[in-house]
Amino acid sequence: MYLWNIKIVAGTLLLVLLLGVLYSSIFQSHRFFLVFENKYISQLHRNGPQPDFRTHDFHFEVPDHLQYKQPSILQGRTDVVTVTPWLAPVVWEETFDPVLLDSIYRPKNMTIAVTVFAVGKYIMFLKNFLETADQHFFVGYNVHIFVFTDRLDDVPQVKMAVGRQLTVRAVPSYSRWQEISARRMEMIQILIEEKLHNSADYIFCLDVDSNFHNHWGAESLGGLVAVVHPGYYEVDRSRFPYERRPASRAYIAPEEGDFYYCGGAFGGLLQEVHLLTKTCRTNFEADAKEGIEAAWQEESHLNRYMWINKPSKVLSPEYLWQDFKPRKPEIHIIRFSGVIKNYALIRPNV
Ligand code: UD2
Repeated sequence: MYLWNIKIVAGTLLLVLLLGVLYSSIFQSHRFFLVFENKYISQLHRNGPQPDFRTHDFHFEVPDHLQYKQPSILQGRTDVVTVTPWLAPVVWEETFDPVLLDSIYRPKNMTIAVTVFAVGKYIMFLKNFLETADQHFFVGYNVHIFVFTDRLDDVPQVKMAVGRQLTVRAVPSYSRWQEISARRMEMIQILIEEKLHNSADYIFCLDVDSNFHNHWGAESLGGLVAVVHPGYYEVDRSRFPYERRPASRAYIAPEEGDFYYCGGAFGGLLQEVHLLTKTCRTNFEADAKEGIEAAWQEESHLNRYMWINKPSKVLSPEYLWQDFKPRKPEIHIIRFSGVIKNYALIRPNV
């Protein structure tokens, strides 16, 4: 009996010891995991504290019995490519169902921010931009448009639908158009940090000298969103107007690059666009200190950024056409397009 008791005590002790070893090994590996995560986060944010962005759910719930056309994986557009080699969708007309997308995204009650700069004489384009945005851009969603201008008194009164608002921000007027265009990155970065990070979900940064002509909606939402430039989608990459001087931080070699993206339309989740604008601004300023201005200013830096940080959604040239270009057969619809303008008359310098 005495021997039996000793065996029970020894067995219990052994079990406790084993449980202790098991617990401490789980606890330790968990701690290691946390330390690793913290280290990773602090490495990512080494250039200063990051704003506290909204979190997002990517759960696609639709109402039961929603009626829409049966999807197919055999039939669809055959005249264009609808996915990149890194498996990001390329959005063309007839590749999505707007009714289905709205039934997923509208109930999320998101806010889409827009930035548009109208500095100097470019204020003349603002009225049409705003009026056509009201008719075609994210109709039925919360849209908050931020107009940056040096001509506060000339901002037109435009009637906007319920759920849409406009805020005007004063900006300095630079004497060179290149500076006006490029400085947008800095101002968008600051806007996100100061105001938007916790009050909007997605942001699109658009050129003012453009009008909306057709639907632009939830199909364009994505982490990082770029638009393929209408002037270069049929061109070999060695002929893209990337920055070609290795001394610039926007440099891309002739045998590199995916697409040539527009500086006039890009967007995505706030945290993604924050990182993009911050990086492009930093690189633009570092170049300037060394006396270099990239071939197409912030557009060159944006293209460099997108080469390394692939967009998760690519919008076809339907999303930024140019009025002077005849429409091509693959362009079934033009959603947004740059107006014809006389550069000599509207820019502060030539
Ligand atoms: C291209 C890009 C543009 C920008 C530029 C390079 C497209 C369609 N456009 O257009 O986004 O990357 O190359 O710098 O991809 N602005 C003013 N006042 C001025 C000058 C410019 O407000 O005096 C603003 C305005 O919002 C305008 C934008 O900057 O839409 C771009 O300037 P742009 O339209 O003159 O540039 P552009 O046509 O060379």
